[in-house]
Amino acid sequence: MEQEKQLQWFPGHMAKAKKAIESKLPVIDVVVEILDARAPIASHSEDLENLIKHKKRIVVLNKADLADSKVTKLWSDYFHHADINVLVAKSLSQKIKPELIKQIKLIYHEKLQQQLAKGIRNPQIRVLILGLPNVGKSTFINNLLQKKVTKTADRPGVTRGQQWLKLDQMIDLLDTPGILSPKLDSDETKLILVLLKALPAKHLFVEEIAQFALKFLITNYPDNLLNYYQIPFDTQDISNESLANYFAELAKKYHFKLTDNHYNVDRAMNLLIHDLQAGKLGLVSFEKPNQKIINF
Ligand SMILES: Nc1nc2c(ncn2[C@@H]2O[C@H](COP(=O)(O)OP(=O)(O)OP(=O)(O)O)[C@@H](O)[C@H]2O)c(=O)[nH]1
Ligand SMILES: [Mg+2]
Repeated sequence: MEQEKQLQWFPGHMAKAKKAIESKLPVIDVVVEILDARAPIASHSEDLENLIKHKKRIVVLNKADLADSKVTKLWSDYFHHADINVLVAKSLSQKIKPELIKQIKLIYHEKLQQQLAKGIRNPQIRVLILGLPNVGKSTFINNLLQKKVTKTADRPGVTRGQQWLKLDQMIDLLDTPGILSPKLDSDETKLILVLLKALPAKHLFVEEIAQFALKFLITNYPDNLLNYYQIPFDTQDISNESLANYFAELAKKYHFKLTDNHYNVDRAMNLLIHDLQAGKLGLVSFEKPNQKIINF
Protein backbone atom coordinates (compact mmCIF):
# COMPACT_ATOMS: atom_id res chain seq x y z
CA MET A 1 0.00 0.00 0.00
CA GLU A 2 2.74 2.41 1.05
CA GLN A 3 4.68 1.44 -2.08
CA GLU A 4 1.62 2.17 -4.23
CA LYS A 5 1.21 5.66 -2.77
CA GLN A 6 4.86 6.45 -3.34
CA LEU A 7 4.68 5.44 -6.97
CA GLN A 8 1.76 7.78 -7.56
CA TRP A 9 3.86 10.87 -7.03
CA PHE A 10 7.06 9.41 -8.41
CA PRO A 11 5.85 8.54 -11.90
CA GLY A 12 7.96 7.03 -14.66
CA HIS A 13 8.98 10.36 -16.16
CA MET A 14 10.49 11.46 -12.84
CA ALA A 15 12.52 8.28 -12.50
CA LYS A 16 13.75 8.81 -16.07
CA ALA A 17 14.50 12.48 -15.44
CA LYS A 18 16.51 11.59 -12.37
CA LYS A 19 18.60 9.14 -14.38
CA ALA A 20 19.09 11.75 -17.11
CA ILE A 21 20.27 14.31 -14.53
CA GLU A 22 22.64 11.76 -13.06
CA SER A 23 24.15 11.08 -16.46
CA LYS A 24 24.73 14.82 -17.10
CA LEU A 25 26.30 15.54 -13.71
CA PRO A 26 29.91 14.75 -14.70
CA VAL A 27 29.93 17.76 -17.06
CA ILE A 28 28.14 20.12 -14.65
CA ASP A 29 30.17 22.83 -12.90
CA VAL A 30 27.52 24.53 -10.78
CA VAL A 31 24.13 23.37 -9.57
CA VAL A 32 21.42 25.98 -9.08
CA GLU A 33 18.89 24.46 -6.72
CA ILE A 34 15.56 26.26 -6.88
CA LEU A 35 13.62 26.18 -3.63
CA ASP A 36 10.30 27.79 -2.81
CA ALA A 37 11.05 30.74 -0.50
CA ARG A 38 7.89 29.93 1.47
CA ALA A 39 9.18 26.49 2.48
CA PRO A 40 12.87 25.89 1.80
CA ILE A 41 12.96 22.68 3.82
CA ALA A 42 9.93 21.00 2.30
CA SER A 43 11.04 22.04 -1.18
CA HIS A 44 14.55 20.68 -0.67
CA SER A 45 14.72 17.06 -1.71
CA GLU A 46 16.94 14.58 0.10
CA ASP A 47 16.79 12.50 -3.02
CA LEU A 48 18.28 15.28 -5.16
CA GLU A 49 20.70 16.13 -2.34
CA ASN A 50 22.26 12.72 -2.70
CA LEU A 51 22.87 13.42 -6.38
CA ILE A 52 24.40 16.87 -6.02
CA LYS A 53 26.04 17.01 -2.63
CA HIS A 54 29.57 17.12 -4.08
CA LYS A 55 28.81 19.90 -6.55
CA LYS A 56 29.24 23.63 -6.11
CA ARG A 57 25.82 25.08 -5.52
CA ILE A 58 23.70 28.20 -5.46
CA VAL A 59 20.43 27.99 -3.58
CA VAL A 60 17.64 30.13 -5.02
CA LEU A 61 14.75 31.14 -2.79
CA ASN A 62 12.19 31.64 -5.56
CA LYS A 63 8.64 33.01 -5.41
CA ALA A 64 9.88 35.47 -2.80
CA ASP A 65 7.04 37.76 -3.94
CA LEU A 66 4.59 35.27 -2.34
CA ALA A 67 6.59 34.77 0.86
CA ASP A 68 6.71 36.69 4.13
CA SER A 69 9.69 39.00 3.52
CA LYS A 70 10.80 38.98 7.18
CA VAL A 71 11.04 35.20 7.09
CA THR A 72 12.82 35.22 3.73
CA LYS A 73 15.44 37.51 5.26
CA LEU A 74 15.90 34.97 8.09
CA TRP A 75 16.39 32.25 5.50
CA SER A 76 18.82 34.29 3.51
CA ASP A 77 20.87 34.94 6.69
CA TYR A 78 20.63 31.26 7.58
CA PHE A 79 22.21 30.21 4.27
CA HIS A 80 24.87 32.92 4.48
CA HIS A 81 25.86 31.70 7.94
CA ALA A 82 26.01 28.12 6.68
CA ASP A 83 28.35 29.32 3.91
CA ILE A 84 25.89 28.39 1.19
CA ASN A 85 25.50 30.77 -1.76
CA VAL A 86 21.97 32.07 -1.78
CA LEU A 87 19.92 34.21 -4.13
CA VAL A 88 16.45 35.54 -3.36
CA ALA A 89 14.37 35.61 -6.55
CA LYS A 90 11.05 36.88 -7.83
CA SER A 91 11.25 35.17 -11.18
CA LEU A 92 8.01 36.60 -12.51
CA SER A 93 8.86 40.20 -11.81
CA GLN A 94 12.54 40.98 -11.16
CA LYS A 95 15.64 40.56 -13.31
CA ILE A 96 17.96 37.90 -11.92
CA LYS A 97 20.71 37.63 -14.51
CA PRO A 98 23.33 40.09 -13.13
CA GLU A 99 23.24 38.63 -9.61
CA LEU A 100 23.32 35.03 -10.83
CA ILE A 101 26.24 35.65 -13.19
CA LYS A 102 28.09 37.42 -10.38
CA GLN A 103 27.61 34.45 -8.06
CA ILE A 104 28.50 31.83 -10.69
CA LYS A 105 31.71 33.62 -11.63
CA LEU A 106 32.64 34.02 -7.97
CA ILE A 107 32.17 30.32 -7.31
CA TYR A 108 33.96 29.37 -10.45
CA HIS A 109 36.74 31.93 -10.21
CA GLU A 110 39.58 29.52 -9.42
CA LYS A 111 38.71 27.05 -12.14
CA LEU A 112 38.31 29.87 -14.65
CA GLN A 113 41.78 31.16 -13.83
CA GLN A 114 43.20 27.65 -14.23
CA GLN A 115 41.52 27.23 -17.59
CA LEU A 116 42.71 30.62 -18.80
CA ALA A 117 46.24 29.79 -17.58
CA LYS A 118 46.09 26.57 -19.60
CA GLY A 119 45.35 28.65 -22.65
CA ILE A 120 41.71 27.63 -22.94
CA ARG A 121 40.33 30.67 -24.71
CA ASN A 122 36.62 30.08 -24.27
CA PRO A 123 36.12 28.39 -20.94
CA GLN A 124 32.60 27.12 -20.49
CA ILE A 125 30.63 26.92 -17.28
CA ARG A 126 27.78 24.44 -17.32
CA VAL A 127 24.97 25.14 -14.91
CA LEU A 128 22.25 22.67 -13.98
CA ILE A 129 18.92 24.10 -12.82
CA LEU A 130 17.12 21.67 -10.58
CA GLY A 131 14.34 21.50 -8.02
CA LEU A 132 10.94 20.09 -7.16
CA PRO A 133 8.00 20.33 -9.59
CA ASN A 134 6.44 23.79 -9.96
CA VAL A 135 9.04 25.72 -7.91
CA GLY A 136 9.68 27.92 -10.96
CA LYS A 137 12.74 26.43 -12.67
CA SER A 138 11.53 27.21 -16.19
CA THR A 139 10.28 30.67 -15.21
CA PHE A 140 13.67 31.37 -13.64
CA ILE A 141 15.37 30.43 -16.92
CA ASN A 142 12.95 32.48 -19.01
CA ASN A 143 13.70 35.42 -16.74
CA LEU A 144 17.45 34.94 -17.19
CA LEU A 145 17.15 34.78 -20.96
CA GLN A 146 14.43 37.45 -21.06
CA LYS A 147 12.31 35.35 -23.39
CA LYS A 148 10.00 32.41 -23.21
CA VAL A 149 12.36 29.61 -24.14
CA THR A 150 10.83 27.02 -21.88
CA LYS A 151 7.21 26.20 -21.18
CA THR A 152 5.78 27.12 -17.76
CA ALA A 153 2.42 26.53 -16.09
CA ASP A 154 0.93 26.62 -12.63
CA ARG A 155 0.90 22.87 -12.14
CA PRO A 156 3.62 20.33 -11.42
CA GLY A 157 5.22 18.24 -14.16
CA VAL A 158 5.34 20.75 -17.02
CA THR A 159 8.95 20.30 -18.15
CA ARG A 160 9.47 16.73 -19.35
CA GLY A 161 12.80 16.79 -21.18
CA GLN A 162 16.12 18.53 -20.66
CA GLN A 163 17.44 21.33 -22.82
CA TRP A 164 20.70 23.29 -22.95
CA LEU A 165 20.38 27.07 -23.24
CA LYS A 166 23.04 29.72 -23.65
CA LEU A 167 23.04 32.40 -20.94
CA ASP A 168 26.10 34.22 -22.23
CA GLN A 169 29.33 33.42 -24.07
CA MET A 170 30.60 31.48 -21.11
CA ILE A 171 27.60 30.03 -19.35
CA ASP A 172 25.29 27.22 -20.53
CA LEU A 173 22.14 26.35 -18.59
CA LEU A 174 20.31 23.06 -18.41
CA ASP A 175 16.61 23.14 -17.48
CA THR A 176 15.33 19.89 -15.96
CA PRO A 177 11.95 18.41 -15.05
CA GLY A 178 10.89 18.72 -11.42
CA ILE A 179 11.50 15.64 -9.32
CA LEU A 180 9.85 14.70 -6.06
CA SER A 181 11.37 12.28 -3.67
CA PRO A 182 9.80 8.81 -3.97
CA LYS A 183 9.52 8.88 -0.20
CA LEU A 184 8.27 12.09 1.39
CA ASP A 185 9.39 12.20 4.97
CA SER A 186 6.35 13.45 6.86
CA ASP A 187 2.67 14.25 6.52
CA GLU A 188 3.45 17.89 7.16
CA THR A 189 5.92 17.94 4.26
CA LYS A 190 3.26 16.48 1.98
CA LEU A 191 0.71 19.06 3.11
CA ILE A 192 3.11 21.94 2.56
CA LEU A 193 4.06 20.59 -0.87
CA VAL A 194 0.37 20.49 -1.83
CA LEU A 195 -0.04 24.11 -0.71
CA LEU A 196 3.02 25.03 -2.80
CA LYS A 197 1.50 23.06 -5.71
CA ALA A 198 4.59 20.88 -5.97
CA LEU A 199 2.50 17.81 -5.18
CA PRO A 200 -0.97 17.42 -6.74
CA ALA A 201 -3.76 17.73 -4.14
CA LYS A 202 -5.28 14.42 -5.25
CA HIS A 203 -2.69 12.58 -3.13
CA LEU A 204 -4.32 13.80 0.10
CA PHE A 205 -7.81 14.33 1.47
CA VAL A 206 -9.25 17.82 0.96
CA GLU A 207 -10.31 17.96 4.61
CA GLU A 208 -6.79 17.22 5.78
CA ILE A 209 -5.26 19.92 3.56
CA ALA A 210 -7.88 22.51 4.49
CA GLN A 211 -7.61 21.88 8.23
CA PHE A 212 -3.85 22.16 8.05
CA ALA A 213 -4.11 25.41 6.05
CA LEU A 214 -6.63 26.91 8.48
CA LYS A 215 -4.63 25.92 11.57
CA PHE A 216 -1.52 27.37 9.96
CA LEU A 217 -3.25 30.70 9.26
CA ILE A 218 -4.90 30.97 12.69
CA THR A 219 -1.57 30.29 14.38
CA ASN A 220 0.77 32.30 12.17
CA TYR A 221 -1.19 34.86 10.18
CA PRO A 222 -4.47 35.51 12.06
CA ASP A 223 -4.74 39.11 10.82
CA ASN A 224 -4.48 38.05 7.18
CA LEU A 225 -7.24 35.50 7.71
CA LEU A 226 -9.53 37.92 9.50
CA ASN A 227 -8.98 40.71 6.98
CA TYR A 228 -9.67 38.53 3.99
CA TYR A 229 -12.78 36.57 5.01
CA GLN A 230 -14.01 38.80 7.86
CA ILE A 231 -15.05 35.77 9.89
CA PRO A 232 -14.13 35.92 13.60
CA PHE A 233 -12.29 33.03 15.29
CA ASP A 234 -10.56 32.25 18.55
CA THR A 235 -6.77 32.03 18.13
CA GLN A 236 -6.58 29.87 21.27
CA ASP A 237 -8.89 27.21 19.87
CA ILE A 238 -7.76 25.11 16.93
CA SER A 239 -9.77 22.03 17.86
CA ASN A 240 -11.34 20.06 15.01
CA GLU A 241 -14.77 21.26 16.12
CA SER A 242 -13.73 24.88 15.97
CA LEU A 243 -12.15 24.42 12.53
CA ALA A 244 -15.32 22.70 11.30
CA ASN A 245 -17.38 25.67 12.54
CA TYR A 246 -15.13 28.04 10.68
CA PHE A 247 -15.60 26.18 7.39
CA ALA A 248 -19.37 26.13 7.98
CA GLU A 249 -19.30 29.92 8.44
CA LEU A 250 -17.21 30.32 5.32
CA ALA A 251 -19.66 28.22 3.31
CA LYS A 252 -22.52 30.37 4.62
CA LYS A 253 -20.74 33.58 3.82
CA TYR A 254 -20.19 32.53 0.21
CA HIS A 255 -23.69 31.00 -0.11
CA PHE A 256 -22.24 27.58 -0.93
CA LYS A 257 -25.57 25.77 -0.47
CA LEU A 258 -26.29 22.08 -0.94
CA THR A 259 -29.98 22.36 -0.01
CA ASP A 260 -31.99 25.09 1.71
CA ASN A 261 -30.65 24.14 5.13
CA HIS A 262 -27.32 22.59 4.30
CA TYR A 263 -24.12 24.25 3.27
CA ASN A 264 -21.36 22.81 1.10
CA VAL A 265 -18.43 22.71 3.50
CA ASP A 266 -16.21 20.92 0.97
CA ARG A 267 -16.47 23.90 -1.35
CA ALA A 268 -15.48 26.20 1.50
CA MET A 269 -12.46 24.02 2.21
CA ASN A 270 -11.40 24.10 -1.44
CA LEU A 271 -11.86 27.87 -1.49
CA LEU A 272 -9.50 28.35 1.46
CA ILE A 273 -6.90 26.07 -0.11
CA HIS A 274 -7.08 27.89 -3.46
CA ASP A 275 -7.02 31.35 -1.90
CA LEU A 276 -3.97 30.45 0.17
CA GLN A 277 -2.22 28.95 -2.87
CA ALA A 278 -3.04 32.02 -4.95
CA GLY A 279 -1.57 34.38 -2.34
CA LYS A 280 -4.94 35.99 -1.60
CA LEU A 281 -4.41 35.48 2.12
CA GLY A 282 -1.32 37.61 1.98
CA LEU A 283 2.37 36.89 1.89
CA VAL A 284 3.01 33.83 4.00
CA SER A 285 5.90 31.51 4.75
CA PHE A 286 5.30 27.97 5.89
CA GLU A 287 8.69 27.36 7.45
CA LYS A 288 11.20 29.37 9.45
CA PRO A 289 14.84 28.49 10.03
CA ASN A 290 15.49 26.75 13.36
CA GLN A 291 12.22 24.80 13.17
CA LYS A 292 13.94 21.74 11.78
CA ILE A 293 17.43 20.58 11.01
CA ILE A 294 18.24 20.97 7.38
CA ASN A 295 20.74 18.88 5.49
CA PHE A 296 22.43 20.89 2.70
N1 LIG B 1 4.41 34.55 -7.95
C1 LIG B 1 5.39 33.88 -8.54
N2 LIG B 1 5.10 32.86 -9.36
C2 LIG B 1 6.12 32.21 -9.95
C3 LIG B 1 7.49 32.56 -9.73
N3 LIG B 1 8.26 31.71 -10.45
C4 LIG B 1 7.40 30.87 -11.08
N4 LIG B 1 6.12 31.17 -10.80
C5 LIG B 1 4.90 30.48 -11.26
O1 LIG B 1 4.96 29.14 -10.79
C6 LIG B 1 4.37 28.24 -11.74
C7 LIG B 1 5.37 27.15 -12.07
O2 LIG B 1 6.47 27.68 -12.79
P1 LIG B 1 7.38 26.79 -13.75
O3 LIG B 1 8.51 27.67 -14.16
O4 LIG B 1 6.59 26.11 -14.80
O5 LIG B 1 7.90 25.70 -12.70
P2 LIG B 1 8.90 24.48 -12.96
O6 LIG B 1 9.74 24.37 -11.74
O7 LIG B 1 9.61 24.63 -14.25
O8 LIG B 1 7.88 23.27 -13.00
P3 LIG B 1 8.03 21.78 -13.66
O9 LIG B 1 8.60 21.96 -15.03
O10 LIG B 1 6.64 21.30 -13.65
O11 LIG B 1 8.92 21.03 -12.74
C8 LIG B 1 3.99 29.12 -12.96
O12 LIG B 1 2.63 29.46 -12.85
C9 LIG B 1 4.85 30.36 -12.78
O13 LIG B 1 4.27 31.51 -13.35
C10 LIG B 1 7.77 33.65 -8.85
O14 LIG B 1 8.91 34.02 -8.57
N5 LIG B 1 6.68 34.27 -8.28
MG1 LIG C 1 9.69 23.44 -15.88
